[in-house]
Amino acid sequence: MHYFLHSERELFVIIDPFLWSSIASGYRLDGADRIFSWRNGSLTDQYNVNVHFVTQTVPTGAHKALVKTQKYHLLQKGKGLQNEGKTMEDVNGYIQMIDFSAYSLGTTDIDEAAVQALSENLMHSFTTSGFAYLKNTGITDEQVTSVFDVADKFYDLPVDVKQKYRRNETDFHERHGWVCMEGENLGKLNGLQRPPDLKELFNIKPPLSGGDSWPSEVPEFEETCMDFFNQAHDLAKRVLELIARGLGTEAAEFLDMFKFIGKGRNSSHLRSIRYPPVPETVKENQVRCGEHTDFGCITLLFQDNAGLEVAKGDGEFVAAPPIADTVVINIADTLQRWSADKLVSTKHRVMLPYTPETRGTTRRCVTFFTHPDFDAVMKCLDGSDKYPPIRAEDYVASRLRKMYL
Ligand SMILES: O=C(O)CCC(=O)C(=O)O
Ligand SMILES: [Fe+2]
Repeated sequence: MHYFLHSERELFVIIDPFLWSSIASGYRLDGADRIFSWRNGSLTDQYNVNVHFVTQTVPTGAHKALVKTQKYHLLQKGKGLQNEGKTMEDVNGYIQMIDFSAYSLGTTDIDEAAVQALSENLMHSFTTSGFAYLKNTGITDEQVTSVFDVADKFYDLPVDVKQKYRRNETDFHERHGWVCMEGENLGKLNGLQRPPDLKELFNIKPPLSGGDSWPSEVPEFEETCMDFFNQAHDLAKRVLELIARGLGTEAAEFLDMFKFIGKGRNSSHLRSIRYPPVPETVKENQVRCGEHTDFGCITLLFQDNAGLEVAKGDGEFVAAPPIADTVVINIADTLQRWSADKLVSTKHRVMLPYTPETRGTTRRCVTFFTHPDFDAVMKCLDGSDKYPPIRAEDYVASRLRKMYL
């Protein structure tokens, strides 16, 4: 359920068919001291209906949650959209969709003014919500789905086979490999008392070292994942270059701090995550992925099903739904610190699905966590001494120790 304020007197409601029927029967629609636009099920079916929610008739817990969200967003009245009519569109009242065509993968014919505008749009998003959707990046849903599919083949193997590919958790340099259900607790990173996350995952971190290997039971796994790793890497580099431009930093020098991605002394990795249908019994406070900030520089995120939620400054979370042929991108802690807090690393999470119907669904996700080289020394990019210089490897080690030890 996603709301965003479209103008002074209009609210967009993006709503799935299940909730549509619940609302239609649970609320009296008695048009209108406010005007709402309804989007039913997808971003393309739009209904314009004049309604007035009569909140007192709400019958169930699920509906109550809905009303609470609605009331909250109504309080935002008057803020309106920023950057309307530019190459950014509002997705949910908080996160913007940015058209990346000017610098999409493979683009060689560079329109300087368009690239500058793109950099400014990215800076707008990364200095406010810390999140953006990008469209026209050059990465297609077909490519994303091929990663989901090989990952599924792996996850569907018997546990004792998957054990052979288990990530070595004794050394943070060893990120490659499988992590079983409930094998990670991202909420703990933020000091939350939550049971471990209800997900399994596979990290891909070339070049493989030590006891790392590719699952031979899924022969196409390596090639599919490495093709995608390379695509995501290229896109991340383009975004980093535009960020350097936006920060007024020499792009070549900045990118030189990322030269070992996929080659060695660097933590960047691709991660496939699968959240299975919610089991019959779950532990108290258990979720799919606890509230956390990422700890690299930027994260690229591709998703097939709802669930991702992003924190707003006031403690509320807003849904960041899957949108076809887009990538979600967010700033992570290393870059917040490096930019002396100009770019913001924002908390996000994946709760258990809220309705009985959606609890039976699987969510698949692929992320690309982009880190600077271990030996890069991060000095505040604005020339200030807000934070003392630190080697990227030392910074990541301090964060990972909290998570795994
Ligand atoms: O499934 C998701 O969207 C959350 C993944 C995530 O935030 C992470 O692994 O850092
Ligand atoms: Fe994350």
